[in-house]
Amino acid sequence: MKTLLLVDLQRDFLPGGALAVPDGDQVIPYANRWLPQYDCVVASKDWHPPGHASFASQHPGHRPGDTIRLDGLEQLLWPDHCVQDTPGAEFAPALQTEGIRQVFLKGCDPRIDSYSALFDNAHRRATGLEAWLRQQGVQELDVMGLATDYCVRFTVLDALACGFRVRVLAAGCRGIEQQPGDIDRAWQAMQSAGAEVHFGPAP
Ligand code: VGL
Ligand code: ZN
Repeated sequence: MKTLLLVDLQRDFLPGGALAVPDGDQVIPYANRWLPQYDCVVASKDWHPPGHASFASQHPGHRPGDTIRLDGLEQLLWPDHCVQDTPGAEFAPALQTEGIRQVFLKGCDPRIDSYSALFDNAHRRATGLEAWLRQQGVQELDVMGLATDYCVRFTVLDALACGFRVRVLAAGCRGIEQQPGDIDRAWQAMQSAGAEVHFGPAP
């Protein structure tokens, strides 16, 4: 079953949003064009409770971009973003969402971040995506979305570790590049872990 995973195509990651990914809006037309070509389309949403521990606003004296230790894990701090049931957490307005079969929420635990759409950053809790895909008999997954160097990267690495064959649709991804080279390193990490990167205009 040809399956597409849309990672975090939410308002806050678009230009003008709280955690804007440069040119993030440019991937939406690709999603709309590709969606009908798949038997199964699923999506993840970054879905933080208010006051999530990954928000710099919760750590007096810190600013977005600072790194702290949070319950033993390194945590990069972000502006408040994708707060549950707020407009910023909604899907990109231009995204054709009717074809999305199932949405998986991540980052819901107030104390731990979740870049991956499968597990939180400490691999303590699953989002249900892996189990759902297995139940559907899915073995191969195409992935696109935001951001290349965070949620796409960690989603792809987890999916590979779970044994799925993963193809990343590069035209449908944009990165944050918090540090110069982050996006390049993300592509390298995904490829060396076994992901196939598809650079063409269509899957
Ligand atoms: C993301 C940073 C914080 C992402 C989510 O979707 O890539 N990045 N939360
Ligand atoms: Zn987040």
